[in-house]
Amino acid sequence: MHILVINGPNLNMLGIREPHIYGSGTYAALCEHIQKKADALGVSVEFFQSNHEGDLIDKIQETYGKADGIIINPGGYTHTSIALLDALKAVGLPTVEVHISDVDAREPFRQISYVGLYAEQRYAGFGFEGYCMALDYLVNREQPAE
Ligand code: DHK
Repeated sequence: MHILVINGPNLNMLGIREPHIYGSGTYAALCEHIQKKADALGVSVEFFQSNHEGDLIDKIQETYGKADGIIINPGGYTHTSIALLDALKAVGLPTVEVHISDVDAREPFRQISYVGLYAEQRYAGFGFEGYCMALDYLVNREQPAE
């Protein structure tokens, strides 16, 4: 099983940006944390981070036929990007939306998620652990009947 883990804008600033909201761990530490979980599950993971909407869309499109699932934290694009939603729908892979913070307990504009209109599952407010929960979900989800 091969899973693409996508992080959107400003997640490269983890450890520096608003640590009271996003914690003190860096993006590199996040990837290490997910990698350990993936190794324990025997799953291969690929990491991609970009601050650019088009690059995120290109990466999702490239995944077509090459991965078994997507874990995505679209950062601020969660709340604005119909184009990211369309890319995920086009590729049609099982997708889990993750947010480090509890977006539902924050500003009202963070409670809108376009990607969430496609994602099968969402984990928000569990810090780095949310990505591991997403991996567990993708590994254990029921396969659709043939
Ligand atoms: C990360 C961001 O960059 C914000 O724009 C989202 C999300 C929340 C997170 O909690 O991981 O609103």
